[in-house]
Amino acid sequence: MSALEAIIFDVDGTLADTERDGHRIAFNAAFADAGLDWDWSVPLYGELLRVTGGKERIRAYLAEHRPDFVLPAPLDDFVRGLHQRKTEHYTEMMRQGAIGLRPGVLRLLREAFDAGLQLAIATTTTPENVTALLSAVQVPGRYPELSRWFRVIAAGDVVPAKKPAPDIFALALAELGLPASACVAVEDSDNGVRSALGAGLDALLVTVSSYTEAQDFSGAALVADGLGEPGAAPRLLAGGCAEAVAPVVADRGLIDLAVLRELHRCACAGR
Ligand code: XBP
Ligand code: MG
Repeated sequence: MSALEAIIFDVDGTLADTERDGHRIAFNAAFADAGLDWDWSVPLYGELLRVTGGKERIRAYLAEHRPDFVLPAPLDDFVRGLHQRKTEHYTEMMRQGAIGLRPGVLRLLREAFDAGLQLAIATTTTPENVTALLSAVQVPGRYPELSRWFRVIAAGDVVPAKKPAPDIFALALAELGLPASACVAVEDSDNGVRSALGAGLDALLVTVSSYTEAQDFSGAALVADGLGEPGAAPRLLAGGCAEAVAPVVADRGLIDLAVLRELHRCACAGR
């Protein structure tokens, strides 16, 4: 069995709960800037999230909700312009610290970084969004800026197909130069789970987020409601390795590197 060498993180919903109060707000602001009366409410955005990728989401909305909309420019240009404005709004919000990391994320990242594990990102979102989110995090102590902790940041349009296709996780693995069996992946959504499993990442932890709680995470090694923090243990919800890791989680009181090592051992046994 391979040793654990890297952790590959999804971003939206996993590192930070960015969809409802970050991306959604930025889309609506871009629509208003363009003089459009579109308003993506919290429930509507939840439905639209089944389509990964902001540009793809705008196209799906047009097709399903605005079939009579007369395009002011060729579709590609129109969507690209709207999405670019959305990215400007989103990165500005992140720079101002609108949304922080989820509880336990910085703790786990620091533990993994200090232990010499490789860190990577595999996300559908635009690369600038990742940098803006990570750059706004102040890490106490003598550490480089958070975005520089990640040896690989695989993000956005760099692959032919977005999640649930496995391409972005496959790219992260290729850039790490590691087999899937040497990694743990952390996700929050059903599309992300299918993507990671498709790339062979069996040691898959799901930390459900506000929009994804009710989704199907079949095939994940562990599903929890978060990483937990000292004094606030996570709830384990499901997963093929939930039984194996439960005693370690109970002992540690949260999900830390010891738990991920056990998860990796359980999920990759025999590989
Ligand atoms: C989530 C996504 C992204 C974001 C919006 O990515 O599907 O499309 O919602 O970002 P992940 P963009 O969970 O893989 O991090 O508008 O830049 O696409
Ligand atoms: Mg996600």
